[in-house]
Amino acid sequence: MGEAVRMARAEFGPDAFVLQTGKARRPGLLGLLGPNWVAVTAGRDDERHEVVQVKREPVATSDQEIKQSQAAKSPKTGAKPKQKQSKRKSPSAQGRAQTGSQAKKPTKTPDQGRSTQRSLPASGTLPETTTATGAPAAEDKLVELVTQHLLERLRQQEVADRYLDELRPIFYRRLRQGGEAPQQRLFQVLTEQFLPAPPWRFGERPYVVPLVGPTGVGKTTTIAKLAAMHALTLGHKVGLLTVDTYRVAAVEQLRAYADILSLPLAVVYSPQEAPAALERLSDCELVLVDTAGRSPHATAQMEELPAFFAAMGQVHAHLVFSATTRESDLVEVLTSFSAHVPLAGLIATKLDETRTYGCLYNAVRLTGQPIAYTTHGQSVPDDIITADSTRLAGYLVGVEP
Ligand SMILES: Nc1nc2c(ncn2[C@@H]2O[C@H](COP(=O)(O)OP(=O)(O)OP(=O)(O)O)[C@@H](O)[C@H]2O)c(=O)[nH]1
Ligand SMILES: [Mg+2]
Repeated sequence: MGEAVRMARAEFGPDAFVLQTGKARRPGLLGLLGPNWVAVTAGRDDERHEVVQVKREPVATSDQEIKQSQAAKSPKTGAKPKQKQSKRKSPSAQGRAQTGSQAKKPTKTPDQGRSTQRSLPASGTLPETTTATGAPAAEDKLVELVTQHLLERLRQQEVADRYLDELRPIFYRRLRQGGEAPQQRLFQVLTEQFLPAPPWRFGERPYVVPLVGPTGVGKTTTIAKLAAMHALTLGHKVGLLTVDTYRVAAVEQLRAYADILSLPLAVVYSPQEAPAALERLSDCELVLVDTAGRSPHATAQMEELPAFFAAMGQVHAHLVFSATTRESDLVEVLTSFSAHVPLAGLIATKLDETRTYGCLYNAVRLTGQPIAYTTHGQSVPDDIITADSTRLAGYLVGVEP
């Protein structure tokens, strides 16, 4: 509040006086973009002005404030102020002020019809305007502030800097277009960038989905979840196949799930055995293939995968990664796996173990692949969700459906 008052004084000179202060919370889809607004009505004798200010605080606290101060002409005596339009207010700015449906309604005064209270318009454009002094007008500052606010939130979510730099002009552009509320326009940008994963289509031959990824990310557990979802909930004929034969325990882990779900299981030790194993599962609509965890640095291990998959005919490999993976490690994992295996999608696991979701965005941008599923716990079959763009964007901005 103090900062907003100081701005009003800087704008109108030391003689400026504060007529009214108040706090308002704008409704909005995004908590982060529905900040507390501080409205300061201030003025001096001769003219009305307005100034908009934001005080940025860590976005994780919901107390991010976009402060708006309004300077309105007001008599020191308490008499009715003159109904005089600021010479610095452009006609378009006036129109926006009047149509800003979510703006805090000013106290009823003779000036009400031409209130200079400004807020982000719920719809319409945000044209560039300047003040008489050539400084950017309030709307330009607001575009800057809203953009900065969301970028800061994304930075805290560990969206990689290289993508933030790309997002900035996209956000600016979108904010200047017409349409829904500004915060929704930015949310829409993120939603659009999370490509929807194409549905798995089952035909005459089994739809073969190998899961690949680093050690311990949850490939086998996710296969069990997917198998249960498809077999029990969706009624598909599901078969399991494993090429993870390095450890006896790995085969037994998958066999246990196959037994519980009453699904056929084929164990394949070499690429040469793959066609016959798939033949045994030929009456299945979906065959989920478990693979051994691989380090992205173990080139020899990585090179085995294409040989197995080539022997299986058309496959739709999904790369499984943990949402808890450090950014630099994730880049290596994604780069290495996508260099060795043609990917059809991504599966992000262990979202229950983090509150930082930038890796989801980074992974999609780096691989160009959609996220098909996310997993949220160890429980089979419950802790898996079919990913959708809105939900994924929601994780980033702090709106969990
Ligand atoms: N918290 C949490 N744990 C998970 C999730 N998915 C799997 N896990 C756990 O992660 C551990 C490893 O899971 P696995 O399915 O064996 O992982 P994997 O990728 O098959 O491992 P390797 O075969 O050794 O490469 C187990 O303890 C799982 O219960 C998840 O979404 N959230
Ligand atoms: Mg496994």
